[in-house]
Amino acid sequence: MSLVVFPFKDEDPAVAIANIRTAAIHPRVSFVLCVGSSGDDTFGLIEAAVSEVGRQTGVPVHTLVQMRMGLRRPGKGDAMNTALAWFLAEGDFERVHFYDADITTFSGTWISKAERAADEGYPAVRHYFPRSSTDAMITWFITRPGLAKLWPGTVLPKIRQPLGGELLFTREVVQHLADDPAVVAQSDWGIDTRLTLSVGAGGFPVAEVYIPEGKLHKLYGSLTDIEDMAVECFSAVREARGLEVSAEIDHRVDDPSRVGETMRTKVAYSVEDTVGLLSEGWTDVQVEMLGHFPSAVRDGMLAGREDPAVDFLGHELWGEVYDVALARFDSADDDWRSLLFRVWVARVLSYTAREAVKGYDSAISYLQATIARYEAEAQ
Ligand code: GDX
Ligand code: MG
Repeated sequence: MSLVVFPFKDEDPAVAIANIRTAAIHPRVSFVLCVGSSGDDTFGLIEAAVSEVGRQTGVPVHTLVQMRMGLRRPGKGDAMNTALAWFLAEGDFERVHFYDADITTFSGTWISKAERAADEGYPAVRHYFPRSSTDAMITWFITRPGLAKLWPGTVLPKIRQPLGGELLFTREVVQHLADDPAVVAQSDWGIDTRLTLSVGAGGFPVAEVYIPEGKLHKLYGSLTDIEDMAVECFSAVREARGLEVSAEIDHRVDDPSRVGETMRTKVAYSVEDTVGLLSEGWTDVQVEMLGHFPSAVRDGMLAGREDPAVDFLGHELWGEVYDVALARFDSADDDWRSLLFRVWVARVLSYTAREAVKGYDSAISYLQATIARYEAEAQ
């Protein structure tokens, strides 16, 4: 039987409770665990509501306070690692599923699809979703280029959404992850990337199951959230340099269906709100640090402070920026964090101006081709 885990932090209780109930009534699920921080505003509300769900469904539903397990910023990683440790200590579950608590399109089919892939012999199962061409900008410009550059020829560059948080692992994989000090240390947003890397290093077969209705969820609270996420995902990739991953891992991917019209035309972020990030918050140290990058990047970033019509940062130049950051980035240095974030913003805006405007199919093909190019160059 399976355990379902929802890491949560200040979510709309109605959305979280509906998801918890959906999980609890699934025939394969024997326990639902919600892991949060007791200081969060909604912890008490969700804690109060889950026992009722447990009574109604006959499946135990518990809340758990996340332990301080990692070495990075305390966040979602601590919650996921708390759940992995709990799985091993408390029960004889065969499998664990993770789902975000804020999803409004969650259904029992998500659980069934993952269970089916596990029944067919895949000990690690990842859900993947249609995304708009201007969504997943951390995936396309941070995580996937890094996986392509550092682990070419392995399964890692092929994973569709390597920082997705919707996953199934069998007990064997959970044991491997809980025994990996790098996973336990990754208490921040880097956890999803680090789990992908550790599953790869463990050599476990991976299935990616497709969820055509997509993952609709709460929009980002603030751009600070996404700054932390971008930097923490980059750091997770960078700190894993040198990890050995076999080129022979079994990898199955469900065929996606044609992406619906809403997703094909949706703009996932506000260009207007984003351009301001290029002019705000510069320090003299950051201006000096631009000297590490190719001169076209330095000149483009300096010009972008005055003129927000940024389109200078194509895939080749971004590949060079990425290499400089792999060599020099320091996650403890606020200037580095801020600068990396701002150059990433310039890359997102350049891609939007040059490629996303050509339409969905062209933009997605372009993004896929950039990953293939980074991988080919690294081989
Ligand atoms: N316990 C706990 N502690 N839960 C957290 C924390 C934390 O510090 N921070 C976030 N969460 C929960 C949150 O309540 C939600 O259930 C889930 O983790 C994801 O957080 P959310 O704010 O919804 O993040 P977002 O931007 O939707 O990103 C998620 O999707 C990304 C992706 O699939 O692209 C998140 O799971 C990322 O890790 C994932 O990479
Ligand atoms: Mg979310």
